[in-house]
Amino acid sequence: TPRIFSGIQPSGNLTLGNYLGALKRFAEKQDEGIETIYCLVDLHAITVWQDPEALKKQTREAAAAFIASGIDPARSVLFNQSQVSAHAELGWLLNCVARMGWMNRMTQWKDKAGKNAEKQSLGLFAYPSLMAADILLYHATMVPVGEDQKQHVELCRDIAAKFNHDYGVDFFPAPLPLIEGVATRVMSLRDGSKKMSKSDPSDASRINLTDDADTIAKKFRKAVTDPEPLPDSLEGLEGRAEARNLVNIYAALADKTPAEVVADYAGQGFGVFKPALADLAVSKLEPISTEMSRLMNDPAEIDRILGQGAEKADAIAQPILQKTLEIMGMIRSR
Ligand code: AQP
Repeated sequence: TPRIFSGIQPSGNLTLGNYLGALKRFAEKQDEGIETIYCLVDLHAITVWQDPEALKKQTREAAAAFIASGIDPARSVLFNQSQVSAHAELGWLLNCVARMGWMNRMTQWKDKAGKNAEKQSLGLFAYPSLMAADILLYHATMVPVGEDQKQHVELCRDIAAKFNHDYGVDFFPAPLPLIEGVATRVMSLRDGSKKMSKSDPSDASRINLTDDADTIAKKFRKAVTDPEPLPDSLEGLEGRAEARNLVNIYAALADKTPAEVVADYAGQGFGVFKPALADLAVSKLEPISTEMSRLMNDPAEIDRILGQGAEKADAIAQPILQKTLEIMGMIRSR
């Protein structure tokens, strides 16, 4: 039976990239009636330094973003990873299955560690193995993610296959990455070759879900583009990464195809297109940020929702963890 698992790190302000690449699609999957399990991966967030008080706030804010984006805690399982200890336990077991060489080849590790690998936490290196545990713990079959996470889901498939092979079982199903839509890789507003990221030092490079209408309009107005008007077909956007990015964002927000957007604005300059994009973004994001602030007024209620979600997650995860331990030869006598 199909089961979806995905997560987001509560490591700072969520961006328009997280919304279009993840949250919006998470809600759509839930509404299609598929079983959906969504996790705020706080154990992943601490692979880089997180101030403890800030981490709590960011986790509640991310939970609020999920709910405000249409994820209904009654229909989806919504929880924070550290409240279900099976994640850390299976993560360890899979650390002993995964190979160092596999981790070394991860482009995100290479990007984040750079020339400073010696100074990174061991957790940052092992992050993809914990991510595999997150997914396999629920025997999830599909993982909706942005383009940047494709390699990690493929690694998860390799880890599942090696486990099954080493222990001679057919236990972990190989999950499929679901990379759909036109916003699988939203790019920085300052540099069309970099993805929009919550950890980019430049706030102008991204739209935060908590930005107000004026800030959103200003960031789009200042977004880097070329001086040419919009072409009359998609081919005319080749080699124009920044323009293509804004068209993709417009299309994803409007639930249109990029070709339709280009047809609507053919021959228009960015002086026309950017304000239209800003208006569209505000109309879609303002209800979300308003709902997020309303939810943030009652942190105890958010914690209660996460606690209930953790109980539901634990009920699925524990039997799978116990079975894994048994397969690996660990005595289970209580
Ligand atoms: N720019 C993006 N376009 C489309 N999808 C994106 N995602 C992230 N950025 C974009 C998707 O959002 C989900 C959650 O990502 P994450 O928080 O676990 O971490 P990340 O992929 O490392 O995202 P960030 O925003 O770049 O965080 P930092 O800066 O902390 O590393 C994933 O499905 C991801 O694909």
